[in-house]
Amino acid sequence: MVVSEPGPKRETTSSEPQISSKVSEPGTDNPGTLHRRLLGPSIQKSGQDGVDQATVSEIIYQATQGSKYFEHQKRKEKDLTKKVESIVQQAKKVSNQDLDAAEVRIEALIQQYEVTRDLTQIIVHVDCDAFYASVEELDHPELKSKPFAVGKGVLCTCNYEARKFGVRSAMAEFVAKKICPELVVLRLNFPKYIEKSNAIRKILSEYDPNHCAMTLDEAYLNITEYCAKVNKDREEVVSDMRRRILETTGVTVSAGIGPNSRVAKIASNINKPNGQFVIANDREAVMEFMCNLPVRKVTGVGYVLERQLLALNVNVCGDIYHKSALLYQLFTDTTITFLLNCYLGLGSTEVKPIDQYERKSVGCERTFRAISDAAQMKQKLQGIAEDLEKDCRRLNLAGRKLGLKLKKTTFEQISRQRPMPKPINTAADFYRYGLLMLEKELPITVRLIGLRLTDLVDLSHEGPMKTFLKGQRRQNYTLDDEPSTSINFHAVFPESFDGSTDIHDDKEMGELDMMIQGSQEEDSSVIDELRSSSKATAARDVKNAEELQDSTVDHSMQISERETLPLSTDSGETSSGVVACPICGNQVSADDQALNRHVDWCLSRGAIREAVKETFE
Ligand code: TTP
Ligand code: MG
Repeated sequence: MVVSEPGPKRETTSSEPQISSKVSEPGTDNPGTLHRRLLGPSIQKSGQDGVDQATVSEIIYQATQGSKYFEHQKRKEKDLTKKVESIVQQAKKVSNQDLDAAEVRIEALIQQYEVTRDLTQIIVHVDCDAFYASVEELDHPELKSKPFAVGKGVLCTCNYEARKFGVRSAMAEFVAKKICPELVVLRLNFPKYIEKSNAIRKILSEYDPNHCAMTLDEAYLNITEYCAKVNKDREEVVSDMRRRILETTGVTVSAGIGPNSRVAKIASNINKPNGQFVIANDREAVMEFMCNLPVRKVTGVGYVLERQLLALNVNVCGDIYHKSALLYQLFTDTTITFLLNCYLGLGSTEVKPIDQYERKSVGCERTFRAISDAAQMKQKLQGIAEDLEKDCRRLNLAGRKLGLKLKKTTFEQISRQRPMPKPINTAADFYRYGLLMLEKELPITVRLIGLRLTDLVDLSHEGPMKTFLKGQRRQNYTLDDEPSTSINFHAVFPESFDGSTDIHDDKEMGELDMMIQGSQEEDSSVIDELRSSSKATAARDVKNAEELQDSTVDHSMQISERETLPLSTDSGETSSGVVACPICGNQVSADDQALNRHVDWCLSRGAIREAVKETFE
């Protein structure tokens, strides 16, 4: 079977990879890339085609220069540049013999992945256009033709008028106003967005009762059955669905249609706003679509991986194939699996409600004013261990690996992990093993401590864990000294506060998204076997723990009391049809939809508070 087309043949001789030759920036060792980093992940957002990004990045550079945030970004960029240089050096050392050996393995891998290709399903990804802004526009029609944004301190989103100036999600409000002085900024009103989201989901349910609502404004559907039932073409069905959503809710949505979730997600962004794009259920069509797609457009490729790929002359997904032998020698098994699946345009065809996805980890962390005192840290750790035990008990699980996360006042993050002698689920064990890791880092000044349990064991013997929602959706967005159990879940707005959804930038974020789009993990064992004789795996670990983590905000902004989350974190089901919200601990209806709504709301509030708070410190 020929699986390597379209595009030129793979390179099997070592060519000189080059780092992008941009102008050097004074004061940094980064060749012009700090400006790009400062643009943030929302640079990928639609509606910015005519924007002069060089000017925008210069404004951000000047406005943030000297701040803690800026220094942190500068440091990270310097580290990343070193890492990129190192991978380029390692690439130069890969021999033609190694490349020949890798080529054989790559071909075998591709054939194995090809077998998994399913072209029988019609998957749709829908995403509302400028969601919060669109909802606000219904109440403020006078703003329709004016640039406006929604947020506080940090912008959550803006309308397409504002995007023409270079304003976008996750931008600090004061920076956005420098870029677009006439920008109107409205405050957030989550109940309105939740209500609208529910109305949209109700319509989606008619097309796929098992659709997967990822966030308030985004969902995956499988419309195969629906199309057969009404005997209509997929494009017509999606077009009808979008029209109905607009008529019922006043909000425009865009959609991507394709044979799997990965390509559907990419496609939904192509004709934004208020458009749809279809990729035929045909191998050639999918391959062609992926071939010229810039790597950064793929969910899972964030800034860090993009920089490394560009340095190796991998610009579009088609290049993944041309350079696959080299990439095989430089990247981890998981990354190679991921990249090859991207090149092939393979992805998941299974769409199910979000609470049916299996949990991968459970964690708990606390943010507080900076502390250096070991006794105080131990006290925090004890509290975190107790919270984690509560969650483990509620979810009926234990774990074989424990991770410790520390965040320093300099924004630097430290992550340590150790395997446990047996699956653990008690506070005593969490504390004991957590302390062993913590003590190795002393002396240290931290503002966040977290524990995370992975390699989970389901103690309920109920098969796949169906308790995803109850606790799973807690996020890392915390109040001062408030514990929050977090999950490996792509949150309502991952980009603004937790970096891009790059598995290599922040493994936790986006895992569910990646799972829904197509599993990255299960196939890597195949490579392990194939690779057993291969020795040149120079840059095995290209993972960067933290990416574009922080947002700049207007220091004058205050967060209102209304947005303060209750501090209670006790959670657990009660007998009266209510459960405790896994984030705020308040009692809410146990009905999945109602809980979902409430959790989305809590997550959003927490995230915004966190971003604002970080900058005050
Ligand atoms: P998105 O779908 O990413 O953005 P959007 O709907 O505003 O715009 P687009 O037309 O490009 O889809 O996110 C949905 C909502 O989530 C958005 O309206 C506000 C919120 N959000 C944030 O709060 N912060 C962020 O960084 C992003 C990206 C979104
Ligand atoms: Mg959207």
